[in-house]
Amino acid sequence: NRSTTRTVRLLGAPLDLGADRRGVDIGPRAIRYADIAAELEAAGVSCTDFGDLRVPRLEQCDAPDTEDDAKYLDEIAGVTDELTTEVADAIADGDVPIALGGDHATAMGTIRGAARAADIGVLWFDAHGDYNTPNTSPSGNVHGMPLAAVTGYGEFDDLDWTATPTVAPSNTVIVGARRLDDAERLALEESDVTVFTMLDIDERGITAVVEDALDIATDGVDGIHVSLDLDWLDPTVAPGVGTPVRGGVEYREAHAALECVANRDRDAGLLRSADIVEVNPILDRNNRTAEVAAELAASLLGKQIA
Ligand code: 6HN
Ligand code: MN
Ligand code: MN
Ligand code: MN
Repeated sequence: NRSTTRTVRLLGAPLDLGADRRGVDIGPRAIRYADIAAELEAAGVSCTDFGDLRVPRLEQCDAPDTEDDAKYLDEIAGVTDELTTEVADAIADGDVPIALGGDHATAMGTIRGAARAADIGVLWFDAHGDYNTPNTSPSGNVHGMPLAAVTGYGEFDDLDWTATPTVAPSNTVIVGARRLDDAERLALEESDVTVFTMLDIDERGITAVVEDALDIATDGVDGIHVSLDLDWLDPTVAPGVGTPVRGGVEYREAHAALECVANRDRDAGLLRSADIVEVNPILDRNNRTAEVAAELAASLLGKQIA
């Protein structure tokens, strides 16, 4: 049991080079305007904000050629290398870093930073698997590849660190998947990554699925990283995302899921880091998706409802 107050360290990652739809780079600011700091303080943690990482503007990068199989990978590698260091520093200082994306390529930095200090498992809440590689990706968008990269699957030319797994596939769990590309689905089947689909959630209920996911992710490791893609939620709840997929989790299910994680964390002190990604204010309505993101962060950090 924890007795001292924890500090969340917010790290803005206004990264939009991994996705096609413009606007996700404004995500960190929108989540701050939704007052994530106040939400977290209401959850009983203190909160510091280290501002935004520097991200090259897309207009200043060389345009990828049409058959580029991993667009802007070099630039993304530069940004996520810096994020790796920031996350590792935060953990070394005893804080819980939360990266505010930005597109989901952000997770290549947060997870690598978290894995520096200890062996971790990963809970990946997403409509998608993000398990494409430069060879399988139908889009060339790197935000569809971070989970493959961190589990050491596939070939990412210049990214030396992908040659070995940053996290064990057997401690990696996707929750809420409902749109996998064909090659991605096959690769996941052959992997030791666990995939819980929306059907699993429908059949068994969100809390049973998340308890199983926690058992798998925490088996034999010291902590977990939580990666929260807002397109995990149904687009009626979180419309401000670049790749919406109908049939996602409801507001209540999302909170219940993160409360399960928080309850386990309260007992065992598992949560090392998180990222909250894919909030796109340009596609949003009245900042609703950023507000949901801020509220979910509070549930993850153990906000008491009663
Ligand atoms: N995300 N599977 C598609 C692709 O382009 O690889 C979509 C990826 C979406 C990524 O939402 O973080
Ligand atoms: Mn994603
Ligand atoms: Mn997604
Ligand atoms: Mn499998």
